[in-house]
Amino acid sequence: MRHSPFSPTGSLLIFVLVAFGSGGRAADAIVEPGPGADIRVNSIGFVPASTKVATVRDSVTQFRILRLGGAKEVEVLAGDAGKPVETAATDTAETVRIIDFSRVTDPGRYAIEAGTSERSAPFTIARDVWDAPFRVVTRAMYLWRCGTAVSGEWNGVTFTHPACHLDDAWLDHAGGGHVRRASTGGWHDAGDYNKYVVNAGVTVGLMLKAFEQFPEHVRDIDLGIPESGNATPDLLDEVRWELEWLFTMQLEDGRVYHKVSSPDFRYWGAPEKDTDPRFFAPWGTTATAHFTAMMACAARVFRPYDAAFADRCLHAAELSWDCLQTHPEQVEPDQHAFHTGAYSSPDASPRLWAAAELWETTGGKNYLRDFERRAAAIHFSDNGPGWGDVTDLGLGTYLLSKHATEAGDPRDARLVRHLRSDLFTHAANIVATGLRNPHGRPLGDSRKTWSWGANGNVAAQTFQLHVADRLQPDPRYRETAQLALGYLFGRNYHGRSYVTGLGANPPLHPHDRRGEPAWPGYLVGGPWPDGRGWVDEMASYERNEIAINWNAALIYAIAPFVEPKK
Ligand SMILES: [Ca+2]
Repeated sequence: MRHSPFSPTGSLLIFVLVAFGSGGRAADAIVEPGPGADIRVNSIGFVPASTKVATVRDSVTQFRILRLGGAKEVEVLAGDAGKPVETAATDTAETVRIIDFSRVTDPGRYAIEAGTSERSAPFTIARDVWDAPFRVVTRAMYLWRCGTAVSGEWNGVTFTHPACHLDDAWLDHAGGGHVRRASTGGWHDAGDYNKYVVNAGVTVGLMLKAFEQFPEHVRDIDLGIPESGNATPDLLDEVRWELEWLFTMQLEDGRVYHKVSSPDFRYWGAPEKDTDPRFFAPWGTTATAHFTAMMACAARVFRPYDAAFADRCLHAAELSWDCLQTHPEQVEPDQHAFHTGAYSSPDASPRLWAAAELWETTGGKNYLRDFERRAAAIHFSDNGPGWGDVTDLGLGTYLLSKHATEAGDPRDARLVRHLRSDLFTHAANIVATGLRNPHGRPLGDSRKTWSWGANGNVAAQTFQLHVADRLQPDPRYRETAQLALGYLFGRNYHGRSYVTGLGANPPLHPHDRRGEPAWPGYLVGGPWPDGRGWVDEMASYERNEIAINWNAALIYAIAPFVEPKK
């Protein structure tokens, strides 16, 4: 399992919280915060022209920036820390100061020295500083592949396992009797090995948006996956691995099974040794709508690379769209046989997203009418797209539509004005919050911003910023998006990267059934109920689990800062 038990609108979803099955101690109820780190800085680094800030403890009043790597360390900047700032009681409850070293722009390796002895982890200033993190975080999706052997090397360690879960899956609980229907492939969802269509939605959605919005940045990145070197960009190859599994979830009449899952979370160990039987859950309209949206979007993005595959995606999307029209009511899958992730959420937002993607791909007026009817009283979220609410993805597609040209715009002009204005209001709020927060966390510091998987929200809300930036460019949007990355990679209370294998002092004990050493490139859920509340412990699934939806948000968040290739 992964993710916040709260929907983006704040309503509590019915959630199946399960006993931790590894034999470790029960998940932590209370996290006793240790002292915060002295120097908290984005430990990946900065592109040369960006704002460069770090957060230090109150006792630090002066700082020096040292250039590393030569025969002798060189001081390139010395300065005073800013005035003391009190952080909120719902954040980190302390006094900190901000240091600004934006004037340092020469490419190189640096560290911050504060006072006489404390020194930060080293970090890099370079145009391509985000290229390697993008590769590692995206290749992490490949390392999540189910139904095949995977292997990847990082920092001198090879992470590998043989093919797993080759019996997926049984139809017993989906009305098919004890019959196997082929459903191998796809990604493991999170720290567990199950496969959920609903969580695939925002994951595939954000990865396709990363490609569609920033093609010159990500198109030529070699991920070191089996499909590297073929004619298709690796990011799309990786998405296709999930899409191929999703096809197996669709019935002949367009209904889509909700998930493939073991009955519970009991198994803990290597994926290829997992012999618990895995079953289809019955179909539901939420999964069907997510499927429709993903396939409709994929049909458009894959078209230049594989027209036959694009046709397959579009046909699948249209079939499920037709099914949804004959089921305007919410159909909830019966999941009583399962104690794994329920991913119960309303079908309204994926239906809206599906309409947007089908319209964008086909230009069909019926899809546009359906979308505009659904979007009439809708607004963007504060948190960015999440598994339980993909409204933002649909609104983004509509506002950035290629069907709107100088020659004509088929959209409802009033609705476009309303949604643009709503987006700019949200984006301005995210910018203001990121600037105000002492660690640059654009999600802010109030109690409601801390939840299970909040790190994923910090990454996902950059979607709002980049859609706004494309409609009305403003350098503050990109600056704030970089603040979000800075927070996730070390400018936080713990002074640690929250991404395995990357940056300074990253998590070593994520909640991941594959075990340790920690597989690389995974964003952990992060602190809550406040900014201090994180522990690097495997048992802490509420704070230290990994999940495809959070990684996809991070892939999206990093993509625009990858250096464009020639
Ligand atoms: Ca490729």
